[in-house]
Amino acid sequence: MSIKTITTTPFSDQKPGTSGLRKSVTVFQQPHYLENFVQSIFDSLEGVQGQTLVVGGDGRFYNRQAIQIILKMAAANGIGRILVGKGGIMSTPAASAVIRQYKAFGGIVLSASHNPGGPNGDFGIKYNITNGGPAPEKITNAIFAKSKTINSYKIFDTEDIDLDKLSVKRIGEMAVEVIDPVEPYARLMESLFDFASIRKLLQGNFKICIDSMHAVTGPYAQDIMEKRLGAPAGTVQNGVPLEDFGGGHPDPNLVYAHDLVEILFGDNAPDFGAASDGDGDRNMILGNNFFVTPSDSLAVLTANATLVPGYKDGLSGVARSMPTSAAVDRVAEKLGIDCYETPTGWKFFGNLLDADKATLCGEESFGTGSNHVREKDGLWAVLFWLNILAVTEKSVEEIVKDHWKTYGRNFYSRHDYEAVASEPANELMDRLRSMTGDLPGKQFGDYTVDYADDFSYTDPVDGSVSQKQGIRIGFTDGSRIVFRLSGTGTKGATLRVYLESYEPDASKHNVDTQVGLKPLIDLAEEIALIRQFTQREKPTVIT
Ligand code: VG1
Ligand code: CO
Repeated sequence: MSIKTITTTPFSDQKPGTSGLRKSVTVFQQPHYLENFVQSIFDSLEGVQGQTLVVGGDGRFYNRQAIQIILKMAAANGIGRILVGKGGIMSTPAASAVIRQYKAFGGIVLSASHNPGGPNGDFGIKYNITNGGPAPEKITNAIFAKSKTINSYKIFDTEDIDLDKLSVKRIGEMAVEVIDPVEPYARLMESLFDFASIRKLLQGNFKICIDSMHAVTGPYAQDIMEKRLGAPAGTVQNGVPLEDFGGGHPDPNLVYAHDLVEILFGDNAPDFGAASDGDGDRNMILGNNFFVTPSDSLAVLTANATLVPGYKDGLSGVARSMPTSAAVDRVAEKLGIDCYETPTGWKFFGNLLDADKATLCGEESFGTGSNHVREKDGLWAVLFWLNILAVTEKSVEEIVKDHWKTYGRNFYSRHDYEAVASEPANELMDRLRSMTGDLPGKQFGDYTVDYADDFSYTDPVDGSVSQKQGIRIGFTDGSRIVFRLSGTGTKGATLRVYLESYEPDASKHNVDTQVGLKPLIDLAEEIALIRQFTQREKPTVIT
């Protein structure tokens, strides 16, 4: 067993995006590609020698190979101890929880989240810091800078570690502990929610269906829902994590979670349904024949938080990503708490949570979470909903419709144009950017532009500035259109168009979302010339 120093040359494309470095598996399989990035992480972390790191992933293809490489490189780079999930598995929120509970220095999370898996799918890697959350841009920029000048990396020449048995092994001086990835997370959930009430609900006539989409939440959902909460066996479907997610696209939305959608919108539908994404940090909430938009979900959780033991004393504040609807802003206003608007990506919530400026956070992309960890958390959101349903004894639909009655309804939808050509997509954005100065005051039919800008965020805690976070066009009636390019896609560009309008009048709430937003959808086309630039007649995914 010896440490080897391997000569390498830099790759120019290792800039982390919205959530770490994501590329197709074949890119990661190139000689030295993963190693360069991992060495760049270690080289960017001051004082990591002798410390504990957490490693785990969503179980997708290449997860196991990547973990073996990371373990051998960690040992060669003087890391003291690695905690790795059994089978190499750890959901993103569980990794965050483990980093915090074990007071680790940080962690490496292997996931491409909602992107498809398998030999022809995607892979991803990101670094999380001591608070359990994604590294802020200061660190991801440093990692990228190192990756551009790297000329060698260090790795132990040794046997693979058996990841399938709970054990403590050594590589050189470094300890490798294979731990149960579910137990620490499940215990945390028990400390936040009223498990006794939820158990009573699930053992009565209330029927639920949880779809893990063959991704990482299977073992977590089975343990929590079926074992600890006594839901009937089979409540969790597609519960065995597969390396290719069974060929599916583990993105919990109305398009990709079609199995669940069919059940919840079918005859004799259960009362509640939920799906999670590849790495377990997102959730989709459905009622019997009812879809809860993620923006509304955040608003409902905020409005009802004090019904849940973990939040019974109230919230210090809330935060949402810029494209997320303003539904939660109205709740915050009524509660008299602050509401922060951040750029897309969970890394921007970390400082607000650490400084106790926000307790709950959320994104329109089916992500909600709180200060219990520093990642968004899919099963946490499911339990939060079940806790509210157990206490109020209302249906999902009643809860949301009552919410709209109190606060008004924010009609909201996102239209994605996936894998379009990069160059015209960038031209579309550049063109919009150049228009922002002239748009305010312009009239389009019934709409008058109130403001137009490219969103820039100054972190209220450390003052760091993030620019060019998406084009916002706001209208005088409170409606809004946002355009941005995805930072997680791996093929061409993905254009996201976010549409929102506000309707205070409850008699006008029972309208289909796409119908309600039609004038704004047409306006987005008129202003941005989406068809012309994307060469697409319609979006790939509408949520
Ligand atoms: C998307 C979502 C964003 C989310 C990110 C990572 O990013 O829009 O809200 O934080 O994915 O989520 P983008 O840049 O493609 O719009 V996950 O579940 O992939 O870790
Ligand atoms: Co995810």
